[in-house]
Amino acid sequence: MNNESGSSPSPVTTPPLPRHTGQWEEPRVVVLLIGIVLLLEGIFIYLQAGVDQLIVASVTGVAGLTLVLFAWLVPLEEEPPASEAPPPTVSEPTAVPPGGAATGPTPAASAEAAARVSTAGDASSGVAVAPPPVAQAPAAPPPAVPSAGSAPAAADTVSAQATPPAPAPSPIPPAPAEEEEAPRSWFDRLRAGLKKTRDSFVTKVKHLVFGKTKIDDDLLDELEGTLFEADIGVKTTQELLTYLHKEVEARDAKDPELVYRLLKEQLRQRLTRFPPDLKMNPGGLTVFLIIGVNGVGKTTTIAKLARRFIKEGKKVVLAAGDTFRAAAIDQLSIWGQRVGAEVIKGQEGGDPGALVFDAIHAARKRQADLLLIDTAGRMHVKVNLMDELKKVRKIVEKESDGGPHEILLVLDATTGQNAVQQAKLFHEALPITGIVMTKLDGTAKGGVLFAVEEQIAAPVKFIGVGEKMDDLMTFDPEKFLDALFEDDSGKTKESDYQVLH
Ligand SMILES: Nc1nc2c(ncn2[C@@H]2O[C@H](COP(=O)(O)OP(=O)(O)OP(=O)(O)O)[C@@H](O)[C@H]2O)c(=O)[nH]1
Ligand SMILES: [Mg+2]
Repeated sequence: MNNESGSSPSPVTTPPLPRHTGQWEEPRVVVLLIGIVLLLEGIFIYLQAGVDQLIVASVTGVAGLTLVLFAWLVPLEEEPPASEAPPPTVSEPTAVPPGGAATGPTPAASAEAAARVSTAGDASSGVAVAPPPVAQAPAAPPPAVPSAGSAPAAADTVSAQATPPAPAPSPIPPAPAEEEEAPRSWFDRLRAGLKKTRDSFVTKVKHLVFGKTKIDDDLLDELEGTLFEADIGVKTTQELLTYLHKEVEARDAKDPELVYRLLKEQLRQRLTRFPPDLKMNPGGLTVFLIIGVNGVGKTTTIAKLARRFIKEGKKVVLAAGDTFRAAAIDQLSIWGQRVGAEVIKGQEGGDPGALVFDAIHAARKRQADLLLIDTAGRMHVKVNLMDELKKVRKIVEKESDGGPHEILLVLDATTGQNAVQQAKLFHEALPITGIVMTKLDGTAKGGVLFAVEEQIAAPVKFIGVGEKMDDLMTFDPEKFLDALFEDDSGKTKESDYQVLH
């Protein structure tokens, strides 16, 4: 089909070899010739010297034969490897118009490019067919603002144009292509996110309670173990059990269903103790300070919050207070672009206090409604880092109108009891006004939410049930408990459970 034996650019007239379908490159021809010469040499030595020089003749002949076979058998490449492409100049679009044919004489300057095109085209017709769209230079550079799925493509383009090696991958969060997903109801997403916690906690409680015919010490002991395993926390578990024992005794109750109802009611009461409303500054700039240990989801939460408030029509400014890492500043900038919030940023290694000062003034100048301050992740046990946070808070207090209106501690639910310890130490350093409990979707330890509230007497204000932008939800205790206590297997109410005798 594509036999191009007649179009070899080599100056050496080598007979066409039927096995090959591509062109004979010069090095291959040279190897072939050397091989032939050596082979002939071997035969010549043998004819001249006979068996005396048999070894020399054989070695020479075999070497020649090897070279011939090598030149013959190594498959020809259809296209030059990418590494052979001239690096700095290929960033320009190829001379071949998209979809067009390079019919006229090719300018000398673009001879190499033309040669590359001709290997992909139909050489027999003499027409250089443009490669398929994928092989062409990008028709247009991707938009400057990274958007869903475009970030990697943009990075590729940069690395193709620049001579230095590709830059280290930026800490760009996963592109939120998910926003295009088929919408699921708020409650469905909450229920799906809480599945693991439900399975490890509520479903076990249901099986335990509705699997018994009467209330006895065994039932309450087992219930204690289940609550403890669900990361509800020692203190909360003990308080719940003390209450249950007392109530059962006082009512002289026998029906295990009562235990279930009392437990659920107690959990509801605990979660509704603190009003989850956000404190806002209606007349001026509202400032939220977002804090927490490394990797809990602070920056992502800020993006999610920003998006939510922007949707409500508010003007939001973000402060890149995590000056510890350049990547963190970039990450917030990208989020800012995506959600449509201006980002105030400084230098890597700069003073976060100074940045926050500037950000408050910049946000005011822009008449923003809300300033969300990102901070560097810090271990709650590092005193100097906690002191830095205190300093930042003081600056906000001094420079803003009654701020910080919220100090939101972000906790990762998957860390279980560790989150309780973090809450304790952060609360000792700063008066936490609300908790953002992230990653409830990836854990069976969602019960920790009860323990954390108990620990610092501050409400959970938001919960994260996924990485998607819409997966940050305002915490609604009633809905949370409904989603938690609902069973996935079609058993949606207590009476669906079979009592074991
Ligand atoms: N599954 C899940 N992942 C989440 C959630 N919230 C955040 N994440 C992910 O957690 C990872 C860390 O998020 P970041 O926002 O960078 O965390 P951070 O606290 O700012 O991290 P540092 O700045 O390094 O301290 C990212 O991959 C997020 O997508 C959530 O609710 N569920
Ligand atoms: Mg961060």
